Amino acid sequence: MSYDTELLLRLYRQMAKIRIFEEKAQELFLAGELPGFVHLYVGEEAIAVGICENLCQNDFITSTHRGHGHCIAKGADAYRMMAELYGKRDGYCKGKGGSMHIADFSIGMLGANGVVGGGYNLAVGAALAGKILQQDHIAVCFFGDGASNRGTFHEAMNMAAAWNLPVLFVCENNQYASTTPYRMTTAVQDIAVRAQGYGMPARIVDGNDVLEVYDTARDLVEWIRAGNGPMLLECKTYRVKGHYVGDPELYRPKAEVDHQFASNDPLKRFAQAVISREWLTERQLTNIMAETAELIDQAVSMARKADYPAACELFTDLYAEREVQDHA
Ligand SMILES: Cc1ncc(C[n+]2csc(CCOP(=O)(O)OP(=O)(O)O)c2C)c(N)n1
Repeated sequence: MSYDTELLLRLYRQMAKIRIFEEKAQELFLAGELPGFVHLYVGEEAIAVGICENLCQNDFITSTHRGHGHCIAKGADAYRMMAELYGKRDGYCKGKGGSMHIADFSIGMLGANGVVGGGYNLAVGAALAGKILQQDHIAVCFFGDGASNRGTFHEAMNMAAAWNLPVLFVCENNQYASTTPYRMTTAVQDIAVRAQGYGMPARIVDGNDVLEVYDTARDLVEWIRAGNGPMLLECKTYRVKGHYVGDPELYRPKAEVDHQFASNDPLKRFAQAVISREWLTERQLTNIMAETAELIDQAVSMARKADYPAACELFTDLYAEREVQDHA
């Protein structure tokens, strides 16, 4: 199988953007420049990118507390994201939300979510709205292996299947939920088997292989768009960073993490695959890395200089203003 060169370049550019944004966020947080909490998506880039490359701007996604990668993959602006991390007025939520609350409705990004398992019902709601309004969008719900043990998972899966809604549930099984290994909390080997309980088809992919994720997601998205109802895709991956930046990671051996990062980094694997097949050159990839690093550096220096929201705006934007129509 061969791929369009533009697609391959885009896949790498998007993964590089997530990786460099994240490494910068880690550095800035450890230097004390960013308030709040930061959860990194490093090592899981292939999932968000492989899926979102198959979506249109008007498709919706819901995200998690580890949401920077989903935002970038769906097309969010790196400067506005960085400004949000800094708590600045130019940020996506005018600096009032921080890392875990980045949303951009104009690109269908319904929000990162500090509530584990909080995205399922938003995705099902977005899909239901599309069906009622006869719009052709689909909704993609990203969630973790830990989140799959919440009740909301089962309610959402059941409703989406019973009402034949256009939802792709994407489990990012990175094998840890905070400090707890997957095998200690979950009775089944694969989250994918749970789909069967709701009459829903499911697939499992190597979540660190962006081409495998991309190819599989293309088929599933097409199937869902054709009106066949929801699907579950389980992406097997590994959380190489701590649960949050600053996590002492006492619950797992460092050698396990080092081994995973050395042998299973999605960017390195992609680079090896495309260079050895002569689809792209090393120089093309190096150039993308350099351009992306410059873009993120610019975002940081602009965010540093940006203003904080004014103190008098503390209580604005708490509720969305809109008129209520009387249907009586
Ligand atoms: C409802 C709820 N319960 C607990 C938490 C605390 N918490 C934050 S992240 C997390 C683990 C989530 O694990 P997983 O869904 O596997 O995602 P990962 O962090 O591995 O990406 C927990 C328990 C929370 N934020 N919300």
